[in-house]
Amino acid sequence: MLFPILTESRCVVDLSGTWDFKRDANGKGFDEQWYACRLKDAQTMPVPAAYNDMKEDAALREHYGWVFYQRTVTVPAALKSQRTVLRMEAVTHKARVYLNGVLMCEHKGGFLPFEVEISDALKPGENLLTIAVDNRIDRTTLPVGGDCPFGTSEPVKNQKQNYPRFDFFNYAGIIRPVKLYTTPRTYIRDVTLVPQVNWEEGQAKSAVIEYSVELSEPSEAAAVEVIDREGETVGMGNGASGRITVNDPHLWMPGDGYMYQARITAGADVYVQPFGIRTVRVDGGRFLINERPFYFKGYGKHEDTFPGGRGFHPVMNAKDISLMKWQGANSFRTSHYPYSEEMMRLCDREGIVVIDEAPAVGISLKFGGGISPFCKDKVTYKPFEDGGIGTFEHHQQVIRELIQRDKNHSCVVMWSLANEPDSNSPGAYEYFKPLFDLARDCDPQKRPCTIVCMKGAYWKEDVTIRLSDVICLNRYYGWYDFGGELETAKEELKKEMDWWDALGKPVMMTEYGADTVEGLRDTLPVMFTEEYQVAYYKMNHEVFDTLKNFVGEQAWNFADFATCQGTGRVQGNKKGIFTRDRRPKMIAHALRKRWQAIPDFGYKG
Ligand code: GCB
Repeated sequence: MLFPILTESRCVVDLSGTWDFKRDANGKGFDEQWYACRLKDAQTMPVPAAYNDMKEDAALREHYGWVFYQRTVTVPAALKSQRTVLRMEAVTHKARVYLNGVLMCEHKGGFLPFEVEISDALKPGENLLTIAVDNRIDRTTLPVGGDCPFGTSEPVKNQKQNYPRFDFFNYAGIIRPVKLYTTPRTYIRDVTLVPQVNWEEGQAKSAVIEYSVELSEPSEAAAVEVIDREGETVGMGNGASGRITVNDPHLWMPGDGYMYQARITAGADVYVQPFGIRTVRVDGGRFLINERPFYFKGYGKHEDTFPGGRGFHPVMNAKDISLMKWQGANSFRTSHYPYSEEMMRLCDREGIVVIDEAPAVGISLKFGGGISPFCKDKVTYKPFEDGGIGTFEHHQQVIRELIQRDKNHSCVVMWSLANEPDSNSPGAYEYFKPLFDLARDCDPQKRPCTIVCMKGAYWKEDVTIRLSDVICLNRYYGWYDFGGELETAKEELKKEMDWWDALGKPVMMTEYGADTVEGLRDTLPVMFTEEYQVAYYKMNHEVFDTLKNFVGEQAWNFADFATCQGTGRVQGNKKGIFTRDRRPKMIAHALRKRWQAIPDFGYKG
């Protein structure tokens, strides 16, 4: 699905702003047809933003069910001659969209865009747009929700509640922009670009861009012009698919986000797709970008700010990338869901390397209920059988939608199909193998694929060993394991990492970290102090630097973030290198020193 842009044939109207809003406290909104006329007793609500922290109202923060957003939309008469589309970039987690009281579309999945043509439904003059939003999560949604409070296995009866099976606050609402855009009646539906590079003695002599353009009228003639950053045309292609040669290409590199533009013309329609020229592949234990061994330095992140929660925040996105560069980082993972399209476009331009993650977190009944150390005997633990996890079909859908959305981004170098699923229990291979096949099939650039795996008792049986191109590990030796005992933690970490290192695949740490309350200081490094966080990372790095096939370190987390309440969370998860409002903790300076000394390429030879 193309990102909506202005061109000489297309118009975009951003419907961001203050909408009417009503919480459906008693679940009567649909019966009473709230979507059919103006909402009674509505509050105001900003769009885009998560609604949870926008009012001083505990019932709204913890709301579990539907809410209704509404606004009027009046379009200039001139637009009526065009095909008109309503596009929602992300509605968390389920949406029903009504125009003038008529259901236009529904969508499941809170972090990927969807759209609907409304040319015929749109009236001259004022139209009433209503978007109903459901934040409920269960064993069939991604991310996965539960019927048990965190850390327990017993469903709570007669009390539906927000029980995420994941460690971030279940922010909800219209979290990214809603846009109305137009195209001519026959139009460009999609564009796929696959750059290949011809190397000569390590230099890029030329590149071939394989392209294909999908048109609403396949008979329409199409042409593609490749334009460099200076505005010069450097290649041309005729027809809906073909190959365009670019001589002496300027490659897209970490830290040098050089982007070309593919300007596509088909009949009356024009669309411009930015793209970079770079290659990615795994070779033995190395991760190659442009044929050079890359070392990931960075973080797992969240889209999380105050008070908009997971709401689109372009200003903070820009600041975050500046902080990454200040720190000598070159990459991050979009833990634990796809981030906004604007952020992906920014990473392209800024040369930030991204591991792009599907919203598949919580595919484990071990985490947050279902099984706990206190009730093993009571539970038959078969996560992938009936009564277990029912996410498979939705998982296929989000992989398709994610790769479709992000396939042309140069910043994306790997797909993460899930975070910490139950990847070492019976049925895991049967669940994940078809998903890896699907992702590999969907991606025209054939990027590496992975699942990010947690430390289970049986990690040696983890399916990631057979399926992932890069072994991505979340390990908390020195925090959840051997917290406060850094020497023992170091020995245990080393033991495990040596085992992974010997497999011969690239291995990286996608999460490691320690909760640290800003300003909590001590002469000795005790847990939760800034000193402990520094000592914790130092210990981990001493181990990482002994490993051969180790291709990167991504700290958990870039910044402190909101979670649901629990004894292990001090007004949220405090493992940030930065605070939630992006002030550096002591560790930020220590990491900066380390990462500035580690080159992007060739660190491990
Ligand atoms: C993990 C999860 C992440 C949590 C983190 C933690 O393994 O992947 O979502 O926030 O641990 O801090 O516990």
